[in-house]
Amino acid sequence: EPLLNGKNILVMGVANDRSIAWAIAQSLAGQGARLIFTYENERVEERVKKLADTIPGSTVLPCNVTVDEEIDTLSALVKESCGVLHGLVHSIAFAKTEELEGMYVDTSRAGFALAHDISAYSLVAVAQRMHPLMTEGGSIMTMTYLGAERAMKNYNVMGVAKAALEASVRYLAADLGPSNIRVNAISAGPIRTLAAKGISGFNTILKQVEEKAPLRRTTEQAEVGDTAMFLMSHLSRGITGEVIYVDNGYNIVG
Ligand code: 0WD
Repeated sequence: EPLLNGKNILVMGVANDRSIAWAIAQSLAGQGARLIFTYENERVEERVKKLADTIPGSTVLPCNVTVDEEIDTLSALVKESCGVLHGLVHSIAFAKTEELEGMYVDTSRAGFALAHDISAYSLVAVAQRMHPLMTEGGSIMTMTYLGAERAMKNYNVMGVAKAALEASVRYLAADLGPSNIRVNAISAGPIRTLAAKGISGFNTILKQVEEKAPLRRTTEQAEVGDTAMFLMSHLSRGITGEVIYVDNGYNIVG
């Protein structure tokens, strides 16, 4: 029997067919999950709806995570459409491109706040409103990067926001564990997506991974998708508060 039969999972962060969230959706759908997608704004609405159309039984709803009222509305609509929620995939981040080059020391107050709001606080804001729908237990996951632990060239304020996100994963796991809700992060190796376009010197990073990672190749979206599927399934029932690397081993040598 498919691992996610009868599970309702909210997938946040599909922007296009290269998005990590889209690969995660493919892996979840492959195991019988019923998916609810959210999109940030009208700019991506049609694209997300077109993609969702290829997954029978899925739903599409708007949600800009910087607006509390939009998350309130989302949780009401999710409750109305499926009653019980089993999983939440958070695959959202943002920083201004000018903060993703040059020196971290030059980060502006507004740029710091915005990166943290969208990339770290949004997980808390969404978990806050979705955990009451996880009445049968649940699994929440987010996406992080090695730049949370190491000072990596150009990643700058996003690295600091990812550090906050990873700490948030631990605090949320501690809070929600008694309700049988698990919270984890996947730390993915660099993948060429829309978000990656904003990081200068990205090609050099990919080349370094090919040369140094134990598996001598860069990370593919589908590798992250399959690990996300594991985290959403009962196979990972003993894992919470963790950061799992899907990076072809780069973090152990880089
Ligand atoms: O190398 C990579 N691509 C890695 C990405 C390595 C390790 C981690 N990650 C993380 C990212 O930091 C992010 O948290 O994975 C997550 C997904 O990123 P992605 O799939 O690489 O990038 P993308 O396809 O651009 O999806 C991120 C999306 C946004 O896309 P754009 O590029 O249009 O900003 O996050 C969404 C949006 O769809 N997003 C928002 N959603 C709701 N409300 C908001 C917002 N305010 N802001 C951004």
